[in-house]
Amino acid sequence: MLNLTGKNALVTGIANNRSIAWGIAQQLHAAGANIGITYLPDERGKIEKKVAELVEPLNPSLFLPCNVQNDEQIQSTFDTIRDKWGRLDILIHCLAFANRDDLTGDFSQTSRAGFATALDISTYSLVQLSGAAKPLMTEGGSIITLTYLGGVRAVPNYNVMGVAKAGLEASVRYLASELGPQNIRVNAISAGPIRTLASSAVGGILDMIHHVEEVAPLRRTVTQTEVGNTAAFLASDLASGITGQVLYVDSGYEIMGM
Ligand code: NAD
Ligand code: 0WE
Repeated sequence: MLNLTGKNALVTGIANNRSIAWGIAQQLHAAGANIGITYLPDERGKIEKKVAELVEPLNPSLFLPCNVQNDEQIQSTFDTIRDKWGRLDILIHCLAFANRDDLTGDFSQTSRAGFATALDISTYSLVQLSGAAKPLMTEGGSIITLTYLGGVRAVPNYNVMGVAKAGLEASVRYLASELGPQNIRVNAISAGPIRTLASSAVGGILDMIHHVEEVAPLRRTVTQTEVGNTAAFLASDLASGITGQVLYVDSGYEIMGM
């Protein structure tokens, strides 16, 4: 049985009730995990207030600001985990960002700065958070990140994010190799397109969703809850033999050739 009782889980990437990270946090909580949340702070504290209200039913025992471009916020997040929890078992990395201009038009016109931003926030952050989590995962652990098919195929307009996801999936393998001897497993979930804050800002996302509904074996898109259930499985002892993998939660879309 899937049981996460007694496990401490840090969930990054909740922006609103459509976030994939919110689906994951709910399923980890349902399986009995103790939940900590980090959010991307804004100047006026509006996001903090909104996310705090949203996650209240999960009784998070930690609620911390963490912009992954800010080394001090990362440091203080993991200092707090050490002080308040003593041990970390589950890390959910569920965030990405590229400049909007870089998600349309010619990939060859991506600027050096735009490329660096996308890979810093979307790729390097997994490496840095994993490095900070490593000394706290003293009884083994499970690190899970979110990726997309655009990291292995050329999906129109995904552009620099595709390169970031390719780097993310390679990072999963190198982290799994390094952390395996400490019984820390590292995996990625490759989700099919879901309407969220990030994806809704992308032109043509509805057409992509309709395409999946027509050609994916299950003839529908996946939900945040389905991704959350897969994350709960990967975080649990049921997945004790799985590391370094990319699991597709995409209604089967990835297997199709026509
Ligand atoms: P979302 O907008 O709800 O989540 C993205 C999160 O990234 C937000 O919570 C935002 O605050 C956070 N973020 C951005 N910059 C940050 C920074 N500097 N520091 C800390 N946090 C930062 O959208 P989502 O679709 O739930 O995206 C979550 C993950 O799922 C991403 O990695 C995305 O690539 C991946 N994904 C999404 C889809 C989809 O179709 N929605 C499909 C496959 C994979
Ligand atoms: O990973 C993603 C979305 C990532 C994303 C989205 C935005 C929009 C707003 C990263 N940065 C930003 N920056 C913004 O300013 N997905 C998997 C969803 C997605 O995005 C696409 C897709 C799909 C699917 C972009 C182009 C084509 C398909």
